[in-house]
Amino acid sequence: MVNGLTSANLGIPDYELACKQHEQYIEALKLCGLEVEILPANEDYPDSTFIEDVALLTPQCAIITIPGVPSRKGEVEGVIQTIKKHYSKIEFIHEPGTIEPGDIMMVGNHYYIGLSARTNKEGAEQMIEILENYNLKGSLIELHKVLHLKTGVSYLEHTNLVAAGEFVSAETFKQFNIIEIDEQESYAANCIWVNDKVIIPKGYPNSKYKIEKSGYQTIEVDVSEFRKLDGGLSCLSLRF
Ligand code: CIR
Repeated sequence: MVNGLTSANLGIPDYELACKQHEQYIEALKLCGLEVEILPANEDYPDSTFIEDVALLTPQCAIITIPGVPSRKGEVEGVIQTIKKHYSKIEFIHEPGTIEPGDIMMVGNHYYIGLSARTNKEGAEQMIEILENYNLKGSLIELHKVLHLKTGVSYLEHTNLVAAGEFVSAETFKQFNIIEIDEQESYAANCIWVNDKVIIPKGYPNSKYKIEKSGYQTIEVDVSEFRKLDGGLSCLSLRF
């Protein structure tokens, strides 16, 4: 993973520390009551630890994606067999569509899809068509400053939405209770709701305070080494 893609300018990740942080992440998921299946490292693909981007797992079906950068497209092959163990209905995105589920936020049966440098219109439209075949819905949102939609926004259920930067006052999200993340803590906007606990990155005290004030128990996990590769808590697992 030390060779992963990055625009963060935070230096090269410390591999040993990243492994420790990854173990703590797994512990946090277990603390929230999840069973965790750990896939072996795929040494050919440094960004494959960000497994969120290769599939969208809905209650009804799994949708295998096509990541939006050449160096990540081959990651998909390595996870299909594992996904097939859990899903009988598997759908696929086709070229020229590309889509990374870092750009997809699930709110009940509605999926918000960010159009980004990684997710193109073809990919997003194919995704919506598949979702509609399963009685699910999707809508598009243009991104301007972030890598992925969930870099800046996370849904915590109960109509609570954590949002930073361009999403704080976005018209698309005006029906939600916005938990606003300060600019200097914007990395904490990528957090994950799991069984009514919220896993947040360690080191963002204002965000922790605001999320707890909204009624959640939080679990902090230090993911500093993954931040160096533009990745966060949601990217490191496929949760279903
Ligand atoms: C990349 O640039 O693709 C990785 N270094 C980071 C991917 C983060 N994934 C995510 O937000 N879902």
